[in-house]
Amino acid sequence: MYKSVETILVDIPTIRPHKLSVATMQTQTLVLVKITTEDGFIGWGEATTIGGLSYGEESPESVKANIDTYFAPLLISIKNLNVAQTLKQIRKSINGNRFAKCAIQTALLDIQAKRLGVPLSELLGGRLRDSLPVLWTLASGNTEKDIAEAKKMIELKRHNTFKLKIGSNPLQQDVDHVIAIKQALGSEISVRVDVNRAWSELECINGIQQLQDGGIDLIEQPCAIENTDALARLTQRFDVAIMADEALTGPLSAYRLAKQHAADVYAVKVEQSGGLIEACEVANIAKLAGIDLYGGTMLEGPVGSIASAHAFSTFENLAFGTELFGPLLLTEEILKTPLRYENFELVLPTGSGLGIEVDEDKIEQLRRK
Ligand code: MUC
Ligand code: MG
Repeated sequence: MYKSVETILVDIPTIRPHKLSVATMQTQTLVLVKITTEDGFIGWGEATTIGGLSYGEESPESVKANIDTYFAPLLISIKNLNVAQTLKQIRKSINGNRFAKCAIQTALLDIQAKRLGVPLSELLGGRLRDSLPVLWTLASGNTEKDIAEAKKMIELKRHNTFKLKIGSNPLQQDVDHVIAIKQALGSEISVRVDVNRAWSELECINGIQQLQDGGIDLIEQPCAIENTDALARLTQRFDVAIMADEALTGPLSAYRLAKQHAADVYAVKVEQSGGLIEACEVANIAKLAGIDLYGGTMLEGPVGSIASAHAFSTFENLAFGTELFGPLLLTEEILKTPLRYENFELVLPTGSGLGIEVDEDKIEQLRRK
């Protein structure tokens, strides 16, 4: 069965500071998981978070410690269980730890898909598209720099939809910054905001009204994670689409938010969901509740981003596209062949498993010593 489970921390500087309301990132830490089977298959998975513990409940260091201490011995002790039974055993033995569970599940599904000789997406119901639209996040913190960056992306045919990270400055300053960018880019270009839960409900009412009037078409997680009542009230109050991001922590939260109709759109993230299978469950709950979908990111590197792409490629409705640009924010490449971004989309590989080849020499150079 499973011979070894290795976790590797890789710190990679970002191409520029990436400023969110909760942290400013200068580097991203990838937790890469490599699982090897007795019969010679290798599966890869990845976990990331944003700004240590400032975004979620797991840090790269906690993911590594918990995988090394609890997941790895459990997997190595398992004999004669299929993947579904193995995942059930993990759920039974380990509470929480969604990011770590996602990395492990990704590697197990990578192995299974390679064993069967099919792309990983085929284990999740099958891909409905071969590429996914990808937006770009403008987060330099400077209006003029952001406008220049957006124009360059449009010219390069890399991205034509932009998300702005706001919430760290006084509200009016942030709103003016967003409207100035929207006006500079024009009505054809979709501009969205992610407040990363920085506003009170009163601030939301003030800010969202102005953003709606200014032609912004999506407002992501404007208020506190636990304040889903406020999120529901804002969804009812405004015409502009309101999206749940941090409030979504897997299928149960998706079900609860759907019952309240607390959002128009869900940002589905494989790590926040606790795995690729659970991300598909979140998408199914949204479909049944008439909630639109967006493919979110925890700013994963190429392994986690392509794993997300396999899951998102199975979604029937992806009305708001995806933000799988994480690898483009990094200064180092860890795949032998980089992911293909062209014509504003990320192309899904056709090979078996994740369909990527990890450059292990490069990882050896970059790994945290
Ligand atoms: C988030 O909250 O959506 C996604 C894109 C980005 O720039 O930050 C992440 C996290
Ligand atoms: Mg967000």
